[in-house]
Amino acid sequence: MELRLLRLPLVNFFETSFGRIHDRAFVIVTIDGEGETGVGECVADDHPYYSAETTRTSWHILHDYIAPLVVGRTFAHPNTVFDALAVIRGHNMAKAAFEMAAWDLYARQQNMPLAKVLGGTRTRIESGVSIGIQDSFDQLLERVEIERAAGYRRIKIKVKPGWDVEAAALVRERFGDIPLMVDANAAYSLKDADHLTRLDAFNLMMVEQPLDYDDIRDHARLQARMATPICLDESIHSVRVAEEAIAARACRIINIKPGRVGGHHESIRLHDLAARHDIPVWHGGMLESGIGRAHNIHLSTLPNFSLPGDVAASRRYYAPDLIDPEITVDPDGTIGVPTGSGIGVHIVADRVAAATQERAEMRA
Ligand code: OSB
Ligand code: MG
Repeated sequence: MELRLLRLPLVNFFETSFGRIHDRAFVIVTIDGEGETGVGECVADDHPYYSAETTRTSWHILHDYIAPLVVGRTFAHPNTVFDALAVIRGHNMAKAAFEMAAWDLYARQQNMPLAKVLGGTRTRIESGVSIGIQDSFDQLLERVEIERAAGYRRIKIKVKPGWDVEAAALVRERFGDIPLMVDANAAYSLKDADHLTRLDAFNLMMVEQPLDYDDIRDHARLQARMATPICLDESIHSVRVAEEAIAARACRIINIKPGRVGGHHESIRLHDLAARHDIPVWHGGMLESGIGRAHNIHLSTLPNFSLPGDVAASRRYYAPDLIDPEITVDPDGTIGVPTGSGIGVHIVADRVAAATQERAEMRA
């Protein structure tokens, strides 16, 4: 197993309710299995604001706890990896980075595209964009214009107190009845329920994670008062919590990010659970490089990913991306699923080397 800590500048700054970033650090995990390699990307950020995990904690857990459990070991199938790591409590992003590398390795050994091994059924996925908080509403409208022109099938805007109802109103006014949603990244509490119900006036597809990152109960109370469907992101850190959220009617839609739940296998279980309850899911994004992005595209081919996700073209994030060719979106707002074996993208070693800040190698 090889770990690399990379840092890449973002093409555009990205601002959510918890802050603005200009670059992205992340850990890339590469595993070697009898001549084939598999690669995964850890979605943990520099900071513990989206999730408790950070690039440093993921490095620590991968290096000191996951590697000793898995290096030199034989797994019959990647769907056994998450359970094999159960002794490690939490740290889903670190676990997912390894687990997803294991799926890539397995798919390459089978000489099949990852999508096929995961049980996917599509050859193209529907793409949407997540537009961060900007310096002005004019700038926001300009960004929406650019992404609409690029063909994206759904626009999501980040909101926070002071940048919410007015932002939604202005986008609706300018662009009419486009597929539109908002994401609060847990910026509100139930005390804001009256304010949040004002969003009902804009016929939004959903409001994502309005309340605290692990608060199911208050989301259920808010959903009972709001017409707009609530979509949970941060709160859904396991399949079990998703069961609780669905039973409590805390959400009508779920965003799936494999890093948040511990990898592809847990994502498939979450996807299947949601399907059984008629809860549509869509694939979230964590500003991944082309490596994590390719994984996300393959996972998005499962049938209940029935809404456009946050998996968009490379050029919105990194120029150049770590992969060549980069991920592109067609004018109809769809992305073609790579057809080679595994994640099916070519990783440019020079670019990875140039972005590497730390490297470690663990052998059996
Ligand atoms: O809440 O979905 C989120 C990015 C970083 C952390 C959390 C989130 C996001 C995004 C960006 O919304 C999605 C993307 O374009 O990758
Ligand atoms: Mg979100």
